[in-house]
Amino acid sequence: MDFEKLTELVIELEVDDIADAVKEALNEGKDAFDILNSLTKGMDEVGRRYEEKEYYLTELVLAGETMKEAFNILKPALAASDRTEDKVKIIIGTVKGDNHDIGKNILGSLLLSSGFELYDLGMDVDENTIVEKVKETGAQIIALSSLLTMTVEQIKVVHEALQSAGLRDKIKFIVGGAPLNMELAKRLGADDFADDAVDGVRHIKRLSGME
Ligand code: B12
Repeated sequence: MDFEKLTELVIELEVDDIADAVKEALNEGKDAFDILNSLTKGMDEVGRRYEEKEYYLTELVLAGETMKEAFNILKPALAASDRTEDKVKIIIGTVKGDNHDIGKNILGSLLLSSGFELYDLGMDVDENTIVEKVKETGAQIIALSSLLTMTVEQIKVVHEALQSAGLRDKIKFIVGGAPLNMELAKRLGADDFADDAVDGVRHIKRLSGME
């Protein structure tokens, strides 16, 4: 299994074949990080095609699923390597009261494929859960999703809870979702906003000093 083939499988959204391909590459003794790099290359191309409107949301979701399948196989091998030590830790979730998670999941799989250490708290996440997770993991970044106008105020609640816990200065906070924009995000106490997941990863890399 060569690296070009792995890249191609992601670009071609081969969700049913990717797990076997990754297994084969690992069995051949290929380094898990090199495999991850080749998958990420594929995801970069998917992101480029999405921005050029050659791919649409369906493809982005499928690519996310493909990466997830690959990641399930790769995870133990990646964890065994000491290179995981310097990974940037990021907590993601959808705010309290909101049960939309498709966008968050796409962001999550893009972040995984970009080499972040991901803590996904799921949907309907309250501020205390987030504060506790920051304390537990020492994460450097929080990325939250809010799809409902009704729930955007939760961003402010999280911001204030982080302040009360004395953690706000230690962490970067980015948000996304259709009812938000940069101005509103900042007014609610977040540091940054991005209107899609591909751009979100770019912003997050900048926030974490990776770019
Ligand atoms: C699918 C869907 C649902 C599903 C959710 C399933 C799931 N597991 O997620 C179900 C059926 C459960 C649902 C329920 C409801 N929904 Co709904 N739902 C949608 C729908 C059709 C699609 C949302 C979606 O997944 N889009 C695809 C993803 C990929 O896009 P996205 O989430 O916007 O994410 C992208 C960006 O925003 C960004 N992004 C997202 N999060 C983040 C985070 C960060 C940090 C960054 C950087 C970027 C980022 O990146 C993503 C990809 O590029 C939208 C309408 C629409 N067309 O958007 C309505 C919509 C969001 N729902 C709506 C409503 C009102 C509801 C309900 C209240 C309906 C009801 N009366 O019961 C309930 C609420 C339940 C709850 N408590 O949350 C409204 C919200 C209106 C508003 N502004 O408040 C919408 C806009 C429909 C409408 N036009 O009225 N819904």
